[in-house]
Amino acid sequence: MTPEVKEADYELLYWPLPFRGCFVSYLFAYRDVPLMEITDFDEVNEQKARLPSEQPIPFIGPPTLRHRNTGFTLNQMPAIVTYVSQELHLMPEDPLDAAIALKILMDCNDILMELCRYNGSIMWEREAWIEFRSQRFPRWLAVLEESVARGFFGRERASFADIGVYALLGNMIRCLPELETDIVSHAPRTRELCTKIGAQPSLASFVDGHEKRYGKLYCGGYIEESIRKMLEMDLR
Ligand SMILES: N[C@@H](CCC(=O)N[C@@H](CS)C(=O)NCC(=O)O)C(=O)O
Repeated sequence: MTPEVKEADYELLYWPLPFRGCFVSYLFAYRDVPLMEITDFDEVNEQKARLPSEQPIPFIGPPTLRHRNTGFTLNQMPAIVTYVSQELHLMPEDPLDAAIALKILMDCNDILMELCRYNGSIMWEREAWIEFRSQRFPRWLAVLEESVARGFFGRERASFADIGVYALLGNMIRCLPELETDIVSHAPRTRELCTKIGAQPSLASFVDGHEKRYGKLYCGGYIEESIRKMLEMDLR
């Protein structure tokens, strides 16, 4: 008898790379719940370029998530994550814990913005990169490390904050392995937690699929080239 293949209730529209979209897709993968990923570049571009009045939800940048039966659509990664976390049982029950989990997720989103210089609006220059890698990035990592020490994430029952930290650092280490030493030095417990989350079988196999499809592609475009150039120069 063929095993029953469950249809996905939701579709995620995002560029053909994991980057910010994986904050959403990893939640589904962690719970082994199907998700349809729409990653065709032209399709994403077409939806993004529509007039706000003609978009299912007015938005500037993906990811967007759409419920396939009702058409309900949402953008802004933290809004999507908190919405689906109710259904996926990844939302902390206590409202204070939920607020703190959202704070962690938004810290992760800020780190992405800083690393990719507001979606590549400017490229890295040497001086700014050195400041980032020696000051800002360690400080962000220390913020995450203090947060795990305070139990904001890394508790026995995983929440969307744990998956968010893994989406940030797990994907960063996978694609930009040069940064792993920074993470291990400044956030060792957080790094250990990422290893634990990433070992969850359905998530691990989903990440393997991304690796096969996209290799080490990180944020794409000129800004990825710029980050890689800085990392290479750091080695000299
Ligand atoms: N605050 C938004 C940021 C969305 C965003 O910047 N998306 C990027 C891809 S990661 C994009 O394609 N932006 C296109 C643009 O800003 O024009 C979120 O968290 O979802």
